[in-house]
Amino acid sequence: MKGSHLSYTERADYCLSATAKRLFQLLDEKETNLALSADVTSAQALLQLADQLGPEICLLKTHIDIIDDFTPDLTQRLRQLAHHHRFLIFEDRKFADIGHTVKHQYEGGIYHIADWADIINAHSLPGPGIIRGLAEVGRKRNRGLLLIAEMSSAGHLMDASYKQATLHMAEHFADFVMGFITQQALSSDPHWLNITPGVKLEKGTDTLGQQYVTPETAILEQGSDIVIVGRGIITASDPIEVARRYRHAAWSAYQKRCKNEL
Ligand code: S5P
Repeated sequence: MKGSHLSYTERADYCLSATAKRLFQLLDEKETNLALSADVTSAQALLQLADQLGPEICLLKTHIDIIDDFTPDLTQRLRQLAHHHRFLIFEDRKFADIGHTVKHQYEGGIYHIADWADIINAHSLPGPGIIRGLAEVGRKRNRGLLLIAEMSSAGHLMDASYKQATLHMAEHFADFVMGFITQQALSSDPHWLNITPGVKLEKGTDTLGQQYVTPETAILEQGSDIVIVGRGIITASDPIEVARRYRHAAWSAYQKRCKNEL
């Protein structure tokens, strides 16, 4: 069994990032470590998912640039739903450029991501300048960043030394970097969040390189703290019922991890 045996609430005390602290506390308060990847292409479908599944989740993960009919009203309404159902919004933008460029991509353009997303993510590939650029925008708004350490897709190039270098880079920005998008937990330091996509109730793949593990494998064997589920829920005939099953599976695995390690 891998990962911290401490409760999420206990781990909140170690966080330098205010957003990481808030998220750790929310996990235990709401008793859910399920994140929904709401990969739909219309504003109405996104709002409907956020409203219906909001009570089950800790995080709503968006790809705002796949929405066909985006208007700023959408992000305002998402914020209202986030407040109402108590979840944080994570825009899965995967920034990957020099600091100066990502700063504009985060703050400006059409989407004004910094105004509504509590959390964003970025590749560590360009080096620490990308974190500094994002932090110039995000720090003053109390936002948090997840670094992508290891992807779920087959054939990715993120080997062990890349992951270690990502962890090392994060350590210099622990007030802004909350943790990692990763398959395997990167470190036993309790303040880092390890968040894992590529999760389904049954292990498998899709036709374009995605690889799935179960919530139990992610949490108990890989040391993940939060599982991200997309198509496993949103393509189900009853997404609410299925989301509850994922929530239960992921939460039970966390409880088991806490108990077994005491
Ligand atoms: O390594 C990764 C990182 C991310 S953020 N693998 C991923 O699949 N993702 C995202 O998680 C991906 O962009 C998609 O939005 C979601 C997985 O969706 P699913 O439908 O395969 O569960």
